[in-house]
Amino acid sequence: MEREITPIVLREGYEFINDCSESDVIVVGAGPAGLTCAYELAKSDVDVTIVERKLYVGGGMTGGGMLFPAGVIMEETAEVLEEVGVELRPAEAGLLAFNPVEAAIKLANAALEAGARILVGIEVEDVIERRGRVCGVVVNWTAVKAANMHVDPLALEAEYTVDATGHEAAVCKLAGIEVKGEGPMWAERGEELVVKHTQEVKPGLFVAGMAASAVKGAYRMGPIFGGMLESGKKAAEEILERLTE
Ligand code: 48H
Ligand code: FE2
Repeated sequence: MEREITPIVLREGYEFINDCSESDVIVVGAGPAGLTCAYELAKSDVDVTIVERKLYVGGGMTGGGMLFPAGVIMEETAEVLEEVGVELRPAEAGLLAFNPVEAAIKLANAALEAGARILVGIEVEDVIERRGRVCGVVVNWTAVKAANMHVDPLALEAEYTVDATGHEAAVCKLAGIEVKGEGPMWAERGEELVVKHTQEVKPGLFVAGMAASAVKGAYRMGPIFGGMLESGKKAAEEILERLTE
């Protein structure tokens, strides 16, 4: 049977990655912002590829607050979690509590069901840029990067790229955007600002989630995640507008 397993994996894996080589939108990072962005785009029949360097989805949300398996969300920002079937438990001050592993899995599943592709174990190490416009990303295996081997990368093209890499704002840095780094904690204000700062930072490149806060030096908010979801949704809506212009 080994004789069959190998060609099946190579053929299927090749076809999958080949399909990812040209997308309408590439979302870098499978945290709450990236997953929501991809879900919203895929629901509108946009061809989306998520590139995630780890082997799991959910990004920083999966770790809850200081590894306690709980996340918090404001009622008015919980729409997406509700839509994908995450159990939300009413708590103090109009906040809802949820299980972050459940939220990560259900958001990722919703994105997949809507038609998004998720590549894991692949890291974005550069952007493709033509005449000042970001036209996709340059990728390599995370394991190759970790081993510090010089192996030349491959490129994945897209009309729009979304930096949803969290605190690092890794794609913005690669594209030459100044990244101030997130500011101190102020949960309420941080939740508002992350949405406000979600925008196109360079032709073809949007920033969403904690990366948007990091670019602008906005407040951090701790383990409250509604701003990330709203930010991912806003990026998707703006990209949709551009794609249908
Ligand atoms: C491929 C990459 C690369 C790369 C990183 O950190 P995330 O969860 O980001 P968001 O913005 O969806 O959510 C932020 C939230 O988790 C958080 O940290 C909050 C609310 N903090 C508040 C506070 O006070 O600290 O997900 C980013 C994902 C991760 O899975 C990374 O592995 C991935 O992006 N990633 N993937 N290529 N170069 N860099
Ligand atoms: Fe964080």
